[in-house]
Amino acid sequence: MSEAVVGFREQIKYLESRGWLRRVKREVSPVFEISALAKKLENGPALLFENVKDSTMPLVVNTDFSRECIAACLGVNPFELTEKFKKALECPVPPIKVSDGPIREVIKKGGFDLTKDLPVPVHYEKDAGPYITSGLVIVEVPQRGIRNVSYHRLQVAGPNELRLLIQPRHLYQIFREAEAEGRPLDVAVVIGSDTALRLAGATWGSKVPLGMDELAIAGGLRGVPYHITKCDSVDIWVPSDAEIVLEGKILPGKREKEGPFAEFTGCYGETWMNPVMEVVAMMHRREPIYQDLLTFSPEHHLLLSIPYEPVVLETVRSYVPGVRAVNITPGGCGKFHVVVSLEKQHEGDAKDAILATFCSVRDIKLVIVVDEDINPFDMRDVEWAVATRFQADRDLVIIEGAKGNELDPSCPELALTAKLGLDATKTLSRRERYQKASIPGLKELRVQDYLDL
Ligand SMILES: Cc1cc2nc3c(=O)[nH]c(=O)nc-3n(C[C@H](O)[C@H](O)[C@H](O)COP(=O)(O)O)c2cc1C
Ligand SMILES: [Mn+2]
Repeated sequence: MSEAVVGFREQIKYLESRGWLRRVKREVSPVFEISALAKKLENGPALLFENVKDSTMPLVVNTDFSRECIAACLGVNPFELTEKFKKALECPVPPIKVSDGPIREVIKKGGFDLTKDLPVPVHYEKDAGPYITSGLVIVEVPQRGIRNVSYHRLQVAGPNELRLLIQPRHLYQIFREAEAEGRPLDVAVVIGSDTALRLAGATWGSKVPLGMDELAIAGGLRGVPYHITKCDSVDIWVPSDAEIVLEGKILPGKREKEGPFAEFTGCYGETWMNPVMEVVAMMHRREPIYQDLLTFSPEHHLLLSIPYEPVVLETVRSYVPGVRAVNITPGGCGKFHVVVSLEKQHEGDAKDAILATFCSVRDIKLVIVVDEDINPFDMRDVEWAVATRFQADRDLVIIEGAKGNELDPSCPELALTAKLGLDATKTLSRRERYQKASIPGLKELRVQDYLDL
């Protein structure tokens, strides 16, 4: 295991040194042009746009474009990722408070204009306008002296106004408590963070209760504590080497139209009446780099799936021994579809694994269980298992009318979904019937001994 990459700027250097980041020197428009190139190259490399029209800030996108790249930035190989995440949850590394840092190099308490000062792209055709997509929202967890970190889509609605979607998780709970007391909620939006913080910001579920400092989870992931410094105008502590921080308050009792916006599903999330953040100050480093994220891209789906995988794995394993790995697939929008790799010990294990998977994270609506000789990350192999080991009358599980995700357009009613399980494992009593055909000497054979390559 090697060392994790520590810090956003170090990550840019690291990606570039591996050929995983390319610079775009020609001028690009933030309206659709950045998102179109990011889409074309969504499987990598990451892109650093040096010349964004009407802006002095460079913009980087696709920094977490593949599982391999994310794993490398955390100093492990892709198969060690889930284990790495579990360890970070078990052994978080709390942040260290410092009085200063590069983030304080430029502080603006007024006279800023979010619609002009940041190169915020418009990503998809029907998006309501420019959206900050890689902003990590940090709030203090009341009475605990620790921080909650989460991603939220942030519509730039005016010079000092952001509108945000807050689905019912921790930030929602904290905001609603403040709102019930008529209190504005202090928040900071951090733009420009390394992979560990980005993954920690997307972490939730039964293994991450409110009361765990998500900056400490990020510290555990990279093995080096974050240095945090106090914001200028609100009582929130942020990474001292962040690129840009927007400080402000989510206002109680106020809702404005937010959306539509292309979501992780690849469809538009609707226009809803959503909370409003008033931005009161902005800090940034000298020559800051703006970080963007294209929704419905591998980067987006991996940030959703990787933090869920340890939660699913632990839960399913606690019901069914023999679970080896889980893959929350990119094709399932990084949320909805799971492949479970199982070393089956009893007939019936796979059906139990399906039920346990549904219990682990409520968004999941399709589970495919495969044997240990199938690579759960290779969807061709998974489909082959379905083709040769699955019979619909025997191996199919359907659960009607369960809770789904608010953004799934196929739900007949908001967030009401059917759930589907496929047991694509071998019938134990007929194991030999399913043997994979093999060719002796295949593994050792070197093609270059036969052909000029
Ligand atoms: C790129 C990205 C964008 C997201 N956008 C939103 C969003 O707009 N609203 C929301 O409620 N959750 C969004 N999420 C999910 C939450 O950030 C995530 O579930 C987080 O862990 C919630 O944390 P919390 O429970 O600590 O509040 C997004 C996640 C990612 C990776
Ligand atoms: Mn949380």
